[in-house]
Amino acid sequence: MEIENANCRSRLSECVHSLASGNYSIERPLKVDIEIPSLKILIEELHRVFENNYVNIQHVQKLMAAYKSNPKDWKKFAKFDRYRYTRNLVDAGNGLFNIMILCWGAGHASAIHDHADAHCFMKQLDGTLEEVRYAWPETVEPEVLKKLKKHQTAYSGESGDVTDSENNNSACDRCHNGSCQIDRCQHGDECTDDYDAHSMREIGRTRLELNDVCYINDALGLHRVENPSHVDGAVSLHLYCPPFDSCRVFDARTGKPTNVKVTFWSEYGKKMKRVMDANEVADSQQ
Ligand code: 2CO
Ligand code: FE2
Repeated sequence: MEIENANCRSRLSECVHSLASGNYSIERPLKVDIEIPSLKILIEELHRVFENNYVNIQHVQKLMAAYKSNPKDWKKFAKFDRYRYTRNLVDAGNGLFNIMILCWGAGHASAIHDHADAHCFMKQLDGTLEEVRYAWPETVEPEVLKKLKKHQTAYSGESGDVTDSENNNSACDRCHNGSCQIDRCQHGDECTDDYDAHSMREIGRTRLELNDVCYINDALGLHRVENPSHVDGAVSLHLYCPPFDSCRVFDARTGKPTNVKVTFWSEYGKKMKRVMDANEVADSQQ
């Protein structure tokens, strides 16, 4: 399955046919024979590309690689916080995708997270980041892998399995093997009752240096991103298709997922007013 060369025009789990067809080859290293002179032109080009119904993942990676980072282009979007990495919206992509700049202070890191069934492209604009990939915990299965399994079963000629797995009330549909051994599993969306206390399994590690581009989606795994420097900040450009406003973070020790909202620190260069959550309001009133 050559996931990195499929259509990224829609939600990942809606591309199962193109993911499963396997008629692709991945170009490594990517051959980039064009130059994109500014971030503005890169964004214009991305708008043009996403007008089509089919958008090749490697083509988007090439476009992002063809732009060489120039701080003059992105400085006004790069707003740092002392305590954690920030997400700064640059372009809303007509609702089809969005582009943002993430600013990572020294030592800042994300939690281990998924990408809400979206495609995630990432380009290093300044400094260095380390990306660590993880396998999904045994107890949680992403939408795309469920669909891929159904698709593969349907096309492998095994009779009955598709409907069997859909109607089998004794199996938790979040298990990889469809035969959940978890007691008290409620088959709910999060299936949070019991967790194997296995730590998350690392499956890869990449250092992203200036102008490097990487791609991840839920079928390729989960990741955690960190600025390993104790002194320097780092800045990265992200494109998500489709845009999402929540995702799941995973406890590194148990694999337990939690839904979290993702927000913007600034939009189009203007800092957002910070909205306190209920706990903070309660704390501030004590
Ligand atoms: N996905 C994280 C976010 O949007 C950043 S890690 O790189 O994908 O906050
Ligand atoms: Fe991410």
